Amino acid sequence: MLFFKQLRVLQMSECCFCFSLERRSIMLKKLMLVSFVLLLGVSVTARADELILDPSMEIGWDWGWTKGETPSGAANIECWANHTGNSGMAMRNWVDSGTGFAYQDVPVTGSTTYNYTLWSLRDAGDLTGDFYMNVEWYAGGSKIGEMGKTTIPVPSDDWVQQTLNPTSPAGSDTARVIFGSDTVNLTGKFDDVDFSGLLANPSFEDRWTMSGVAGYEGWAAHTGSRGIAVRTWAGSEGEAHYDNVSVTGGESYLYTLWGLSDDVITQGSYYMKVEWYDGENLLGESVKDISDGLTNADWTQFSFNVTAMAGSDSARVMFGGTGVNVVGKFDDASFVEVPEPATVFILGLGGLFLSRRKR
Ligand SMILES: [Ca+2]
Ligand SMILES: [Ca+2]
Repeated sequence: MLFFKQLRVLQMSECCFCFSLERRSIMLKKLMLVSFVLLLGVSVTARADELILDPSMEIGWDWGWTKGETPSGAANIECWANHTGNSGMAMRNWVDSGTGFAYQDVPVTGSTTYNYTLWSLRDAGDLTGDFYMNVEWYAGGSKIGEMGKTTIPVPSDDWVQQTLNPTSPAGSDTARVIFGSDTVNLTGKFDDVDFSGLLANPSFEDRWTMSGVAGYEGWAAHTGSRGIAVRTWAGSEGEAHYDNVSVTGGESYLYTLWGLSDDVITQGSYYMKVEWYDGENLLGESVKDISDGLTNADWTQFSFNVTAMAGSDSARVMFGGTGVNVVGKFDDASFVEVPEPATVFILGLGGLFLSRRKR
């Protein structure tokens, strides 16, 4: 009983936070969530980098998820809308003309790419209206931008995972993660939402390790108070890395990084690199030369799609310059898992590819 009293107090105090999401309250809620889930006997796996509370929608309203329409709206947590666990979110076609949405506010960092996925299924028939995903970005409680409603193709024959990789605008501190329906004539079901990034400190304010002539500099900041520069006047080789990023061999990841040079590059090269490890053993690396795109005109965001080497369980996410003659400034890295749409297709085909991948 004591536990439920604590739960109620927490929920009531939550109302006072509004947009000022504090990490301490998030951590506390995660702790409480795990306890609550254990009490319910529900099996839920939580990822360390997952920003969503109750991603499988097992707890109910006023915990992680908020109904986007008042007084009702088409959105509701239902026991028949589950992909995993005992419940999921339904967009019901018989309520409010099939229009409604659900959302959750999560803490984010500016200029960072996130992985936003959810599983979806709808009732059979000819669909009119749209199911969509959206992300709104906030700074200090004020909305500063949004991804915009993105219509998603929700199938009726089997659950499909939808994937988006939105990038937060500079200065963002909160993302409102949204999905919903506009005037749909058929009910949709949604479950297992993921909104995550794998780098704990994407803005280079600390935690990166440097070698050679790379170093933290205030004048190298794209956002925040500093970035990482390769200071060519002290030499021409510099590298920075972020260690022990958890990965799964064979999975796809998106590595993004913002960069700016102080002049036109005429010798040497700048690169993004990911080293793949099995425990302490280096298995191999993925490298992308970004010299051509790095300009002294404006900050540019570079994207590098990589696949974790078979057998790897961690990655060293890196960038640097070798033999370069101009200063490179870097900031706001992100590294996120990108579920492959092909996986769903392969599952539909049967075990052919799966049995090959297992080898
Ligand atoms: Ca669920
Ligand atoms: Ca920064």
